[in-house]
Amino acid sequence: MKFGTKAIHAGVHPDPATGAIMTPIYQTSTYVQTSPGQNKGYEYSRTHNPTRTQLQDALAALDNGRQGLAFASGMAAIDCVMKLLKPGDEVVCTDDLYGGSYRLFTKVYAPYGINFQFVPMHDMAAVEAAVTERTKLIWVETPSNPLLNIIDIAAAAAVAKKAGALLAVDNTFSTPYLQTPLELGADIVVYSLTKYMGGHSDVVMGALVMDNEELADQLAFYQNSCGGTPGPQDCFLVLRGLKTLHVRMQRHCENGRRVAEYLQQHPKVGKVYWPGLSTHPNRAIAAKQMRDFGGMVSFVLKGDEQADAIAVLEKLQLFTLAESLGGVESLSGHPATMTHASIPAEQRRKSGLSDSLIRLSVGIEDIEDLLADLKQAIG
Ligand code: P1T
Repeated sequence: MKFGTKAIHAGVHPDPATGAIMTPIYQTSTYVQTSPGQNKGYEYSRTHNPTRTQLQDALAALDNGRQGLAFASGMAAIDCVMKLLKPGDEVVCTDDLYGGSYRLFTKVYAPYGINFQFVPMHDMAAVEAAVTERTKLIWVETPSNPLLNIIDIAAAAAVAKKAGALLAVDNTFSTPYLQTPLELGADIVVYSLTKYMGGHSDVVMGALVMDNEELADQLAFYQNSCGGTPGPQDCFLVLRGLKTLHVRMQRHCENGRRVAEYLQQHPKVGKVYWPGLSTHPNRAIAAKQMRDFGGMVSFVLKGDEQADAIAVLEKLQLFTLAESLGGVESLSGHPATMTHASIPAEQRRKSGLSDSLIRLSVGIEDIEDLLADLKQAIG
């Protein structure tokens, strides 16, 4: 089945009781048993819920995996992966990543004796150099948040395999419409479903997708034991969002391209970060592993002054200033004080994240209106 057909049909079936074509919201915490242990496959909604099951199956199908697990947030999904680690284990991570992931790694798991090394992963030699016999996990985010670095997933998978480590890829910026990391050798695909997958800025959720029963069972054990699971109403909203993922992503990419090209020729704009630009250092890898280049665009103004960036952010109107990304509406953000404030300034500087960087989540509005908004704000 092709992607768009799967986005609409995979994992879901008409309700056997009524024929309802849309997955019902099974708003129940528990299920009747005819005799102790005798049930219809559902016992308690932290463990399983039919609305969640259909979403998990749909997610697995879209990534060409076999197992999906849904969580109450992207962070809960990432937290579940970290539960695989034990004190003394090491993780090699990309040095440009969502601030909340950095905070979880350094402030929650490092004190448990897990060692994290943050390296510029567009340079695979740096990854290889950081791997030791204690490395159990390689953590990739590509395109990365917010610098849109591209990491070669197949090359990272080869390094992980050689080291006997797992490879997890946070695919939030790409979605399976643009890239399917399991097919490139990843073991776990990670999502904040809050973003493109949900697509309408009305739900916070996360997910993991695997193609390995043993690993999936282990993660499902932690999912149930630790309990960071989503409610059925939120699962319904993401299921609805998935049905238009391919159409939305196509427009996000088209608009992303136009915005990146507009910014690149603007006399007041300095560096533009978008993997589809010919000037992007890893464009070739992006073109190899992605179907298109996505709708996230970051840039700095010439002069690189934070005050100038803030003035632009205050003037933007359609690009609403807000945390998050991936909804149908365009958003703007200032990573240094918003989404990435929990990364220390020195570490931000090391990874190339300027205090004047502006991040745009280019929505699916009419492009002429988006370009007019940028024009009036930048001048
Ligand atoms: O917000 P939550 O659903 O818990 O997802 C966390 C997360 C994980 N991975 C990536 C790549 C992310 O970008 C995020 C969340 N990011 C934002 C809220 C943001 O504005 O960048």
